[in-house]
Amino acid sequence: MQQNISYLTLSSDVQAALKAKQAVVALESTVIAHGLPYPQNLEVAQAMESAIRAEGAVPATVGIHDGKIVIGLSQAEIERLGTAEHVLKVSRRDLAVALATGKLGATTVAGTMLCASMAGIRFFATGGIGGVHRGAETSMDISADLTELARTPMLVVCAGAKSILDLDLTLEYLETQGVPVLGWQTDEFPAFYVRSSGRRLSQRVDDATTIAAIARVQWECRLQGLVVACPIPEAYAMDPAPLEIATGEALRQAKQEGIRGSATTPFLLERVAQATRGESVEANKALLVNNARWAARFARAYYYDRA
Ligand code: PSU
Ligand code: MN
Repeated sequence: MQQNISYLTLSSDVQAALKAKQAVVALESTVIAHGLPYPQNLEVAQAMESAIRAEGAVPATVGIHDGKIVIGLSQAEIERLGTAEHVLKVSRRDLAVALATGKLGATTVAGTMLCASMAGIRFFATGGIGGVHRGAETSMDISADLTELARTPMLVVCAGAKSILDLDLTLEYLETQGVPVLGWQTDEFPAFYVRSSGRRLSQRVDDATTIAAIARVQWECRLQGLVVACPIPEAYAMDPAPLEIATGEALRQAKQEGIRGSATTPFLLERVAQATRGESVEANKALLVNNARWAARFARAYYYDRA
């Protein structure tokens, strides 16, 4: 079925870039509304857009406003999402509700992939994709990001999956769903705030041309999403031992306070930020900007370097 694009509003920048087949990189807004505290959320949203522009690509931050999917939010709209009290966290499940009720919504990785692909965007930078939560064998909490990757043609640049998750199960699930996970200049799946996880990936890629070539084949064969996993820059990487302690404590608190469903990820990120006295927030900012820069370079290789 053809998607109804009357729900889409594109900024003039993004519209012009897509028309001219220029490199466009989508950015999510859940990280702005629910993933990071104010004002760091707005600083990093701005820094990601600047990093993409500096690489000669066009950023398109995605959000939901007044019954429309906005592709290429303005600074004022990003500020509103980063400061408003009640912002819906919009994954695939929530999209129709958010549009029909006209509520303010921030899109997750799954929501952003879905919305940005409606506009024809193929590249996307985020921090860490959602994944299989620890204890999923009883909670069944598996992020819709993973199934979205299996159904939507988008290259997602991330620093692995958040360390609050079960990384082994996340990789297993991605394999089951047929999603390639490419290690960017690494043999291992990165662990978000930490560069290495000890989990070997089946594929490592060292140059942007090969990333672009794999993406092209993936889409020409209608094989949908793929993940490029970029480790956090060395200077910002955290020490794994104290981080694991903070994560364990956050998980214990979540259980005690009965946190469930879509509230889980924001709760855990906030508690880890408290326990590490903001160190995790700095790490999160650094990896987001790094991923934005690489996503722009991969998009450039895909759109402009075709032999
Ligand atoms: N990574 C971050 N911060 C975030 C998220 C990911 O560094 O806030 C968000 C993304 O939007 C991701 C979502 O899609 O968390 C996953 O939520 P859940 O586990 O409820 O699917
Ligand atoms: Mn979940």
